[in-house]
Amino acid sequence: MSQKKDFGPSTIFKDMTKKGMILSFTANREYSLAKDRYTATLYDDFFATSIAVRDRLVERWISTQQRYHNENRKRVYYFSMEFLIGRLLGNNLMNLGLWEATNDALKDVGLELGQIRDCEADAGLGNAGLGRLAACYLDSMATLGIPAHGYGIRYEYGIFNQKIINGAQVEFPDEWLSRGNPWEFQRPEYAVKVHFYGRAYIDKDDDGSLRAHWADTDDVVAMPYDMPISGYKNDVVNTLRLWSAKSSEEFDLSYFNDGDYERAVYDKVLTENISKVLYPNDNLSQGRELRLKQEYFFTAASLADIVRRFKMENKDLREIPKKVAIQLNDTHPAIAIPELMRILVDAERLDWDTAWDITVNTFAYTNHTVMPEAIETWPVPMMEKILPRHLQIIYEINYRFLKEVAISFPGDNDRLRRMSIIEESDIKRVRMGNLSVIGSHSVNGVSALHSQLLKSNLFKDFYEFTPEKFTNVTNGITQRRWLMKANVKQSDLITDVIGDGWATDLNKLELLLPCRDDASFRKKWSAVKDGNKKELASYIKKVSGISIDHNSLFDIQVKRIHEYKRQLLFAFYILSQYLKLKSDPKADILPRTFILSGKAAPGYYMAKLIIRFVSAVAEVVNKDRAIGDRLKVVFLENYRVSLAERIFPASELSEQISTAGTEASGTGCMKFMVNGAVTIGTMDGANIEIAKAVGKENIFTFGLKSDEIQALRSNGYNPREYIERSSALSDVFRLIQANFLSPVDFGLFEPLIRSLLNGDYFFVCADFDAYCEKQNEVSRAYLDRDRWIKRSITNAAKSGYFSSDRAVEEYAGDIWGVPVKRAK
Ligand code: F58
Repeated sequence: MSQKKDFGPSTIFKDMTKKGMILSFTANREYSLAKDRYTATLYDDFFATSIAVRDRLVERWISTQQRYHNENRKRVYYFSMEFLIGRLLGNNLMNLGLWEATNDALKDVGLELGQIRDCEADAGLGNAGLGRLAACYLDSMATLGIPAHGYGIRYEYGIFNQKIINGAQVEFPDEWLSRGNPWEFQRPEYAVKVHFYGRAYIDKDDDGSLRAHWADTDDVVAMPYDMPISGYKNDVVNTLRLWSAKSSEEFDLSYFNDGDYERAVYDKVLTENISKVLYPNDNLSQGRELRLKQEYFFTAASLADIVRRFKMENKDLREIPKKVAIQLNDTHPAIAIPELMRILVDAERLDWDTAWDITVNTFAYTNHTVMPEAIETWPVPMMEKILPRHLQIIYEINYRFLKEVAISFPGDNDRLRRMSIIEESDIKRVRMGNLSVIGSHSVNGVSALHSQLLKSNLFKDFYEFTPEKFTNVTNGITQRRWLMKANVKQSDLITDVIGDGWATDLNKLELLLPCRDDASFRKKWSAVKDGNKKELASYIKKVSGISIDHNSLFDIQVKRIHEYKRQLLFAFYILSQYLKLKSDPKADILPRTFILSGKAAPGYYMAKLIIRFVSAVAEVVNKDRAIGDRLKVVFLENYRVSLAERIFPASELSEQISTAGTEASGTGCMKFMVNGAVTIGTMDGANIEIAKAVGKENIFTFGLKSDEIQALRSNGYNPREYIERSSALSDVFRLIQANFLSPVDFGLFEPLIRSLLNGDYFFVCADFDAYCEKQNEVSRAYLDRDRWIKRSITNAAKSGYFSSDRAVEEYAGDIWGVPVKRAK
């Protein structure tokens, strides 16, 4: 074959001016979409704009990847079942510095960038914090120039769309790909075969040595789709590679030949189900067979891809840990540990100890929860059926590991039982948490408290055995999406005063601190917030019909609906305020608008009932003419990244009220903070670190601490005592029990009441009075406008630590061995 010639990089997409964008836009509309200005829909215009932007990413993408290859750089691989990305157009425009040129170009052709951006479907390939964290980290890794690749699943249906119908959540499928995705490239040349089922056996090789085999498997093709991940104004473009399942044969020919055409097609469809849909649970492991298949599907494909790339650039497999770091985003990809062992031992013929050394030094594991029901375990029979060879490998890992533990703790059989990868229940189970700790060189929690709890509770035995593995990396969020893009007004004000260095070094926001004493700055700061509140108010009016007073305090709780996050505590407080006004219509209360948003897992009965409860509270409060604008309750449906971007800029009070010891970190709290909201919260997760950063006069903390919760739980907690003691809480209970909120649906909320009376697992009753007292303090504090604005500025100014750039730098230096040198 003749040598391919290099004509140098193409220049047509280099033009970053308005003129260049107009040319690209019209060319794309014509040649990629075969449309003109008469026939193009708004969606076509969005597509044409996106391709014009994408063209400018592609050059940078190719040269970034070429550079990594030429320099044989150590790569970081972020393995995650979830990437909750949201929209990309605005983000890419911002990162490329193309915003203005595109805005102007579109104006010239009679279009409006805002409208165009609103056409984009959110890439909702995740549930909640864990998935959004992965997306923030991709952003930071690219911005820091780290040679990183995200690996995950290209779900055909992302997180469901939520509608609130008659006060209740109804789920609708998220067909995010139905109109095409301008940001992805299919890469059939890198497709990989992934095996399932079959049988594992050992026989002798030609040279007489023993060799394990996995045969008679059912195979699925993993088809990669690449998405470019741009860094902020640094010409770096990394890759997010998402796998889609394709049947390995077009049709099963045996059925086909037997004339059973339908069956042949049916089997093909079944195979392709693997990447069909994201499991919609947060903090719950359901243990479904299809989920295990998803986990293995994407980790096996990703490892094959990584080994292929490694071999292109290196010779000696023992060098893998020098060139490859794999971060496991929770245990979901932990089956990668035995899979890498299988590759190294069975396929590459390394001895066990060498392979194990490579494996442990390659993997690192992040834990995101201590909630027992979220810790993954798989029934041994299920694993044996789907991944027979992996089960053997897991047994071998376990056997060797427990032998070592036994040497350190002779005779301590209880400890061995607890540390075993295999749980000896009726039906034995594989504990993915234990496997992750054993197979990784680093284990981290996501906030200081959470990492401490891992060491003292969940992984106590492991901490005692290998303390050096345990570390903390407090979560972070990207200021580029959550401040620069979401809150343009506040960003511009900040940049006017301190310059734009904060975009890549959020600590620079501290330069705002002296501005607290500048009355004219405070006025501007306050005006920005007011403007944002008005915008949100008109959005709320548009989507829900509810009018709200934009002068009221915007008091907001947005996150997944879960008992431990205690939306119920918030709702009870709202009811108590309502009751106060009902008993004394002239009561001097601070006008507030309570805004809630969040999805409930479709199978989580209590969470769905909480949504109905909040809707019922909203119905009563909003319709009560005597209350007027003093209290309003809004439940915004379909919480997602793009909606979150509208909410945070308008926020004033951030509700972070989980039971202490349950929220591993929380990242919403950080998005509020950077947008100048003040937190009311428990001493849980990252709240503790926020409190430390801003000082106690700039945050409202309340409630039982984590150790107090533990003590109360073990000494016996009786919620009824707390209800009796609190007249406000008793009133709330009476109101609900009298069916005031469910006049046509008697007893609807009985299960909520019963769960609180009979145990109140998340200590709603125990914390209620302290919470109300703190809320009163907030109300008083809000009236002192100057002081409040200073608090708001302080929160934003002190949010530097909570940038995902800081978090990623910690991972890079302490865990991945790719330290980042940044000009400070
Ligand atoms: C969240 N976990 C934590 N899990 O709850 C939150 O405190 C933390 O800030 C965040 O991770 C990032 O570290 C979470 O979002 C899930 O959604 C899993 C999805 C798959 C099933 C198990 C839960």
